[in-house]
Amino acid sequence: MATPSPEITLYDLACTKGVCFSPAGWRIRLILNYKNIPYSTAFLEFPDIEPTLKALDIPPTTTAKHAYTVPAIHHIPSNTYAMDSAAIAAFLEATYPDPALPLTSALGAEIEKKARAVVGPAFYTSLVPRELHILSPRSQEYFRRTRESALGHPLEDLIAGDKEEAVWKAIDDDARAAGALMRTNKAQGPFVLGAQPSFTDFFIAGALQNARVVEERVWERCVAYEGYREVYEACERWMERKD
Ligand SMILES: N[C@@H](CCC(=O)N[C@@H](CS)C(=O)NCC(=O)O)C(=O)O
Repeated sequence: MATPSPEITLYDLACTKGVCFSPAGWRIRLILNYKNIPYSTAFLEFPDIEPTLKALDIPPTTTAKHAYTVPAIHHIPSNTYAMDSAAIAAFLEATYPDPALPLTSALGAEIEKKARAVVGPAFYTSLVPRELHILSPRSQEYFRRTRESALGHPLEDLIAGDKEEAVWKAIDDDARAAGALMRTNKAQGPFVLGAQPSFTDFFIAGALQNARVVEERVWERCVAYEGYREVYEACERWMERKD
């Protein structure tokens, strides 16, 4: 069967493995794969994100740390651009409603909030210093410079000595509790809302896939908790296409 021509260009973050690795990029790719929307990917190096998206006349974000971020999309049939994973998800849901993907739910919001607060900092600690190893030299230079100026110390200090273990140990109970919430509807199915996926599942699976590409041990550590593994495995069928 002929491949349908792409309706979406997905601007995503480049790495030396040639696959999608950013958590927000994965969130959107999961939607594209789930809805079976024909797309092509433009992988951008860190220093090229702002100039590329600016040249496309995408309005900058005024409330976040970075004015231009990936993922961003171009919807070719309507010549529409969107940036920021939440805005892109809303656009895709409105434009491609079938199969439906619930974008919000009370349970999903609670899980996302807890996961960001609890697992987010541990991911930051373990993954940011190691992300460097899968970036090109140009992206490494940009990433180190921008992240170290925000942190005020070398990236490697995050995982020096026993700091990393201490961070994970401190979140153990809360990480397990967030995983238990993911199993609230286990009688109906493996997803957060039961039988069908919602954006929260893609938020979880995207973060886990990011960990898996950057440092498999961090992914292993997370999927050892109940909840995370079930959601990840249930989403795996929409993670086969990675580029
Ligand atoms: N709120 C954004 C965050 C995305 C984000 O932080 N993207 C990073 C790459 S993972 C980025 O583009 N950073 C731009 C930079 O560092 O200049 C979303 O969910 O889309």
